[in-house]
Amino acid sequence: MKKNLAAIFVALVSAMAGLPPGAGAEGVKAGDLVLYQAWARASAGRSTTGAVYISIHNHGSAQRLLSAETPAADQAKLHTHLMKDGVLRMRHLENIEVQEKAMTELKPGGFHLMLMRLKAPLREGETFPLTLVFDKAGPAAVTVKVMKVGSMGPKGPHHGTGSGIHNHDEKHEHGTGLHHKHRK
Ligand SMILES: [Cu+2]
Repeated sequence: MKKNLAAIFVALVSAMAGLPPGAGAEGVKAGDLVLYQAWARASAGRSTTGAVYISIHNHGSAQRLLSAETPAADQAKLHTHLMKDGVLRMRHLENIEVQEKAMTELKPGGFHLMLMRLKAPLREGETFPLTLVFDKAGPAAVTVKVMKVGSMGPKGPHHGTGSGIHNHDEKHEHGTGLHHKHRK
């Protein structure tokens, strides 16, 4: 019996050690920042671009996300979406402001990291490493989880409850995920 418990304990520890950083609710710490739930959409068709989304909690003063890189693509660019003449357009950004003591969300319809020239199509269920570089927190390595084509992310309305850290806000969602707001 004792032996069994020890075996279970070892199994649990190795299961926990096997969790990729960023996948758990505890997030990845970098200076004053905690990075949660990095994810990307699976590639549709022959698309060679991808988008990565992530939640950045800042417990300190304002800083900036300067750049990102990943072995999964030639380049990762900082982008945002802007409504112009009723059309949603993407725009390249020099940096993304990470506001003081707040959460900055990269999510569909807003800020995102655009992956240019993917080395291989992103497949649902896979993960890949990504490094974010902040002016104060420095570089932070996270693991990006690939979700299905058209996914709205781990805390989106199509994934039910219990999958994210912001479930307290679930009741405020309006169905598309685009209007999801988080106030802490
Ligand atoms: Cu983009």
